Amino acid sequence: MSFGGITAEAIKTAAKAYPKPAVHYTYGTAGFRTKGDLLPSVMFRIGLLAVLRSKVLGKTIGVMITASHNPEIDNGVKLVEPMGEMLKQSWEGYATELANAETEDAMLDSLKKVIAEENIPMDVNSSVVVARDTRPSGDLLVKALLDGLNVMKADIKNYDMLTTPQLHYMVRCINTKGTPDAYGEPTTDGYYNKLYAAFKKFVVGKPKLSQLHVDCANGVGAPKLKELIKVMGNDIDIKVENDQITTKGKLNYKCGADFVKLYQLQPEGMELKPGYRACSLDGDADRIVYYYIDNDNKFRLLDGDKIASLAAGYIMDMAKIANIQVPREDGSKSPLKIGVVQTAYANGSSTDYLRNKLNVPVPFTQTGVKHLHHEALKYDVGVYFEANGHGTVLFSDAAINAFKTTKGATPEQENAIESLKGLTELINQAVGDAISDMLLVEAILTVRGWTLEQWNSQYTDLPSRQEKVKVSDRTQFKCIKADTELAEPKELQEIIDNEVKKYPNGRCFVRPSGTEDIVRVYAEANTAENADKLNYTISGIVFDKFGGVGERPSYYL
Ligand code: 16G
Ligand code: MG
Repeated sequence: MSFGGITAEAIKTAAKAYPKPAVHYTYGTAGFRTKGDLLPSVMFRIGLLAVLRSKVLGKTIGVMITASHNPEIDNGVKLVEPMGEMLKQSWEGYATELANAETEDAMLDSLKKVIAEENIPMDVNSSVVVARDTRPSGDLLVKALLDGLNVMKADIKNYDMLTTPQLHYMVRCINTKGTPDAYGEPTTDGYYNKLYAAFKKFVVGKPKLSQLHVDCANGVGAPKLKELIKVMGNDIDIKVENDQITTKGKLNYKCGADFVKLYQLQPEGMELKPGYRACSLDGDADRIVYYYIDNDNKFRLLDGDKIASLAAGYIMDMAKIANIQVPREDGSKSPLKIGVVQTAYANGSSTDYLRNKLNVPVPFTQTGVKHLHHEALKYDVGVYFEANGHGTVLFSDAAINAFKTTKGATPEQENAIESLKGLTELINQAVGDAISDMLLVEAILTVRGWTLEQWNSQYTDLPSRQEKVKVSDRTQFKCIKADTELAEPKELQEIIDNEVKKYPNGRCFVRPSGTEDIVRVYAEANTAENADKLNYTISGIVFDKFGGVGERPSYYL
């Protein structure tokens, strides 16, 4: 069999440089992710698969090499679909099978299977764009990927270093170029100019916010943010912190959005004083959390839930004034449908605030961007954020059209419509984007004239505690009801139900991680002490009764 004019021999020969190690790979929520030195064979093969995906869709596909907030020695890879979405779920299985083929012949068989099942026209061209984060292993992994793409004769554009959301943006721009949905110029300048133009409309004529300290986790966000600042000039005051991308061992180490959210601590490597405004990106700049030190020297975190609430509150206000009627498929018209999608990790107070103060529907989904994204698409304006700071706001085509065609009867109404239109430009429609989300927060705070304290005072987080427990087999834990309960082990769920009852506002759930070999235990309650107690009780039981490995979780405060 020939693969669109390429012989099986040619592919096998190229693959010989990347033998598969004795490892089992899984394409999970974040693509493939493991130690960087275990990934060359995966990269080569993902190159082959990207070509097939591009051929079957007749579109450009993206490949991003990153392990996000994980340690520097890790790396990973994920495929990006034409509009910037995550890979179609049925293809995750193909990716896993291809990565695990033990021999070159098995690899070819696996390719043939995809070609047959998906009816892939092998004689059409393929086009793939590639980027990576700052990880030291990235260089070699890009080479393996390019070898896979080259043997299949793909058209390749290698952007070298980009943030993950920038790569998603490029893919969407390339695929929509020259269509009515044209998203922008597929260059970093195109990306910066688009965001800047949208941001400027919100802040023009308003008092400028004080300096924002941005912890870049010593990752790719640092150089990219510096490029943005050059474009924005005096219109924003940002101090780039933790920008040591070439110092070994620094990436995500005691800094970045994941560290700050998980430990509820300020990052190392930057000064934080009362009055400072600060935020942290993660290692590939698709998550962001804000924070400050209050006058009592207490660390205050504004996480993804707070960002969702800030965005939803502003959008609800604008929607009310704009009074837009959106045409529906059946010929009727109705007001904008706005929803906020959350996961089990959302703080209970945020859900309560959204549902009962803002009166907005709040559906829950499983953890993982693709689930939230999918649910958000059901609304005209679908806000979705994970508590960890990954999120965005999606606008339906019908809503965008209505913004474009509705004329305001009063200056106030006109202004509200313009603001909604502006949000569609400012917010990355492809995927959650720390840099775009940061500009969104800065724009809303500027328009509202709010400090971080004022933003934080919209509702008070319930105290929470999250822990990791290492167990011998995390597949024994099976979640249901959007990760909020366990179907198995039943007896563990019964224990959790009983424990939770002992604490006012108690809530607790156990969920196997999709990205690490651990189980996560989340607990919240009326006081920090109770949240800790609830967590350590359950974490201890998971460890003792369900195959704990290594150190038993215990209070470390
Ligand atoms: C990945 C997901 C993120 C999720 C996290 C959960 C994407 C792009 N990212 O980072 O949405 O919150 O995994 O990690 O889907 P966990 O399974 O280890 O808890
Ligand atoms: Mg990330």
